[in-house]
Amino acid sequence: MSSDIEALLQEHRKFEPPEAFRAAAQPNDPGIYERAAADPEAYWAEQAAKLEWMTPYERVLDWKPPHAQWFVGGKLNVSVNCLDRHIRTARRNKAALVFEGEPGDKRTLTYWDLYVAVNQFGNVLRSLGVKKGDRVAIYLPMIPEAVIAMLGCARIGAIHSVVFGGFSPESLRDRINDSQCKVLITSDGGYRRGQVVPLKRNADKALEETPSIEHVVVVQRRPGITSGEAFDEIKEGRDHWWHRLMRHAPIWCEPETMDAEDILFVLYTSGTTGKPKGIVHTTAGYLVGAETSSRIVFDLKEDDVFWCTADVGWVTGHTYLAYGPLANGATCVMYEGAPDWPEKDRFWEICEKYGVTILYTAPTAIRAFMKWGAHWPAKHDLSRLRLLGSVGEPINPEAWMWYREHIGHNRCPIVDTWWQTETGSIVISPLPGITATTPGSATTPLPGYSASLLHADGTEIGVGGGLLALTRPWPSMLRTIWGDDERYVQTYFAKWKDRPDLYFPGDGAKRDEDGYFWILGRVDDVLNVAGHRIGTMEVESALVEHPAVAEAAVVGKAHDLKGQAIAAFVTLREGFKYDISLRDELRQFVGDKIGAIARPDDILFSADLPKTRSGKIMRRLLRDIAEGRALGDTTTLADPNVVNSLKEMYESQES
Ligand code: 7RM
Repeated sequence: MSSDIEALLQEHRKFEPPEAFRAAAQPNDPGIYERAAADPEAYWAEQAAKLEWMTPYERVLDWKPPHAQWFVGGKLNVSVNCLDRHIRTARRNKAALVFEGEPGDKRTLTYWDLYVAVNQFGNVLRSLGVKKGDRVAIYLPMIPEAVIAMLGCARIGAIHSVVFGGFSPESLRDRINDSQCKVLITSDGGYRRGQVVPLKRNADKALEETPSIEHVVVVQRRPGITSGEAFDEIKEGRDHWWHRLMRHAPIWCEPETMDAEDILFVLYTSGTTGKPKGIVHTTAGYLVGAETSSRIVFDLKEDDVFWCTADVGWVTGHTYLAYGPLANGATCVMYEGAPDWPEKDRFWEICEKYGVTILYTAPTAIRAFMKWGAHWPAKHDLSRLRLLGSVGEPINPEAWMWYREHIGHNRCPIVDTWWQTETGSIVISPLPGITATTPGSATTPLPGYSASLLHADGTEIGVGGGLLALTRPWPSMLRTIWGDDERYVQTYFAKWKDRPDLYFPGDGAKRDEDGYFWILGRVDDVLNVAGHRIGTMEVESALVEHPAVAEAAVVGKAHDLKGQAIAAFVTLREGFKYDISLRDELRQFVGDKIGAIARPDDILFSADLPKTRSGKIMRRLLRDIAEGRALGDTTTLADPNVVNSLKEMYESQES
């Protein structure tokens, strides 16, 4: 970490908001930070007033660390806030979702269209017996039905659990079972790089071991394809075509009156054990966080065309493709497929074709664009872009500058936004009309938030590197982990012993003389591969399920494009021998178990793993080996020879 800090300390470039941008931006008065800090609850009450409430709340915050309740006693419905209040105005005919499928098919849904579809789907869910508080799993490609399904759940108070379409049948099964979902919504396929992702077929495998599922709704993404090609069967009584159910559904669906603290959704994310955590978000606080941050970080204006490229399977897709922009009445672009299909300018073609004004994407994508070359964006008119965003991992200053020059043409401010599944919405980020930005820094906490840098012993760091802590509760914070509140307490609020009010996000960071934060990445056993969170333990658990594997240790290694790549160290059981085909088999095995994003880049076979005398695998040394560095301190090893032979083997197996 220290070499990263030194490299970042060299970065002194500062970019003030362009004057025209500043003048029109909301907010553009720097006083907002002091006002919010002086009375955070008053600040959040002001934001909450932007929403439509069925019953006003009595108290802004009830904080009994580490449990918070926001807008206590208030009643509201998220779908009413995202739809009904817009269709009462001239926004009725405004585009809400502008969708383009990977094959090139297009659909535009106005706010009215989306309102009708969500009402109908709410009725469909009710007709399938779904009640307030029931869980509904959503396993869909990036198509409008994903957003309709989420909002349809919100309309009737069902809790959605969106599972990323790239996850395997087993990952889907485990997530369904953990929160006991009653209904699954999937499709006969999705398109990715010209191939069909067989979601229904994967779902059918998962469904062999998901006794809680009573009904499956299947979106027909591939009309004209007969059932045998798309999936094995439509199971009578259990499986239903989406379009058939929708055809007869009434278009008014009474919205459920939801308490501020009723659960809106669960979203699974990787942690430091083999079992992903079901992060729980509630109704009012989440929506206040999503609405406010979309409005102030992206400076959303009535005629903006906002494109968040994240999949709805990740929290970024929840908050900035669906809830945040829709609560603001904005137009959102939604694209199904890969950025390099059929050519490496697909994103820029979409920006040009739909007149995108705000683009929100990930550093891993930006680094890929950089590698493919500036001639791809140069082919397109990007002059309508006015603001760029980055999220998911640290953005290196070089990629930041390339983004600024070749996409933003040195005209668009860049907001580097730090946040997590757990925080629900953006926490540390510039405000584009106020903050002077520096390549590589997410700058400062937004108004109403408070962050600190601490040593492990809890002492505070002014300038330098340490552990990031959030020191005040915020409306869109997670409320618990599904079914495991103790894990919630231990994971997020037990880092600093006498301070159960401090939230520990698991990231290391640095603060410079200007008070700007530079997020350095995870300090726990969680990897960030191309912006996707993957627990080392999840990959290890998958590996040891293979009959050839005795023991496995997984570490991250620096990667030019993906930020981090996965390196696995494996010892084999008696009777198995290393060869290339076993290596490929193990990579595939992990891909099948978890999903392609978790497939290790390198697998190293060794006779032993380096362990401390108490039996702990020394990942630090494995990282040194994987990244080809000189080995760090080996004196605490039970057998110092293990690591040297490992290093030699690694170097020979790599070449
Ligand atoms: C939104 C999202 C969260 C983890 C987080 C960080 C890393 C996210 C940034 C970032 C540096 C950023 N949710 N991270 N944004 N690191 N700069 N702007 O990504 O739950 O999937 O991941 O991602 O390590 O803890 S997430």
